[in-house]
Amino acid sequence: MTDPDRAEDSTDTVAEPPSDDRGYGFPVALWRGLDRHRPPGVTRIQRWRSPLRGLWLTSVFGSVLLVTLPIVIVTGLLSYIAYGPQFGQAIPGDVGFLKLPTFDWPTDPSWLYRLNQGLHVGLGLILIPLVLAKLWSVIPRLFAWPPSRSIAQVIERVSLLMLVGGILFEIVTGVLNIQYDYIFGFSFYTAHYFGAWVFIAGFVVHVAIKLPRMWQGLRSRSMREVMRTSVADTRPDPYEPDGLVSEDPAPATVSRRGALALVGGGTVLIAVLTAGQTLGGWTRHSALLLPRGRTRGDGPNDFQVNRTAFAARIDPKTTGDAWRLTLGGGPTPVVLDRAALSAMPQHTAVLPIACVEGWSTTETWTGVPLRELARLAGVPNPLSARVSSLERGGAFSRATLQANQVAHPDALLALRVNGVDLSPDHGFPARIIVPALPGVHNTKWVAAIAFEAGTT
Ligand SMILES: Nc1nc2c(c(=O)[nH]1)N[C@H]1C(S)=C(S)[C@@H](COP(=O)(O)O)O[C@H]1N2
Ligand SMILES: [Mo]
Repeated sequence: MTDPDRAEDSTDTVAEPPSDDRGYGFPVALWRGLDRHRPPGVTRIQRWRSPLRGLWLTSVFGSVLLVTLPIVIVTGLLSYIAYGPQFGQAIPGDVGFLKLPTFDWPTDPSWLYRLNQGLHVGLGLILIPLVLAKLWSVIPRLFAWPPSRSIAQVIERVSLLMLVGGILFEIVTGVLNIQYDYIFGFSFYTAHYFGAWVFIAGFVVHVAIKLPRMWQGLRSRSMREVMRTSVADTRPDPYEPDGLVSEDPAPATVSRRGALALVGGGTVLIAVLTAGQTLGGWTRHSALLLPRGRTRGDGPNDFQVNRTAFAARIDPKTTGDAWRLTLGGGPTPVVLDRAALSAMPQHTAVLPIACVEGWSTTETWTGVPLRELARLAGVPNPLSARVSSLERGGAFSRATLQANQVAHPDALLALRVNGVDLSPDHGFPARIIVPALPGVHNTKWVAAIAFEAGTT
């Protein structure tokens, strides 16, 4: 730094009013330079004038998200584990240092994965209006200029970018997946998994930085007061430099109570339009936001179909009398036709199919327990079972089951559902159905099961 520079700096400091002394950190010249080179659009963006914007409203939205988003995060990570990364069948397979601890996904209660995915997808969708409201409430800060005044603030801004970018990315990829609309060139699961970690990192830093401020905000107004305040009596929060409150707030056109009702109403509307897919029964008719599961079968097979036999290119000739089931892993392969399977002792269990996309359906399945098939194959206590379908190619044509998933008495190779033969779309001649198994691993049109022998 040369003397003239310093001289200029000091003149500036003297010339500027104290309120403009912006508390720059190191390196001062950088932050000051940024401050002076304000991009043209910024001033316009900062002219948001809603008198509702302020620490209280942001803190209310933030506190609800603080409680609910961790549920979405945890159920998302659990779903990845439920897919069985230990068998290389979780997607993405190779996640480097972001590897999660794995454990054998339980088979009890049978509705565990249904609950997990219902929460993940259901809450994820329901929270969209709240996330948008939260973003709306802080929008002047997202475009704050200068973007930073110290290195510590750079970290905060980057975490904010990860948080906002991450959550919008997760919402978009999540919604597109449940709408079956793969418009991207990359795998949805891979994008959603890595996007989640970006979001989680941003979320953790943001919570750590903002928690005291949120607490302060929540206590700045009483909820009861807010609920009693009409539009006419709605006043802005006190102005603070660098805060959320506009320097020149417009008169209120809606009360804080009204804003909360609007956001609450939005979440309820989404809940009504989606919850039916998980809850079932008559509520399913209102699940209009979920195009999946509209293709259904007839009579007892009348429940949603993820992928039809036609779409999976199952040749009807291969599912008729020519069909055979091959049990491998024992001393010699065991080959059975459908009559032989039907002649074995049958077991009936009421079990849900719960798809990663959040929809689920509980039906009454009848077939041969997998552990009986393992015994027949000569592998009484298998470490795992590799199931393959008649379907060729695609991620859904095979699945590996854990030891506990084969051993459970209700884990079936189902031949029938609700008292009749499976329909072609539901996997005739035989399909897998295992308690609490992610839907995708309940392989349809099974052709072979290879049991992996244990050490005993
Ligand atoms: N062979 C095969 N099995 C499959 C599928 C598939 O596409 N092919 N879809 C899976 C998925 S993603 C789900 S959620 C369930 C859906 O079962 P359903 O169509 O009988 O309701 O089947 C699973 N089994
Ligand atoms: Mo699925």
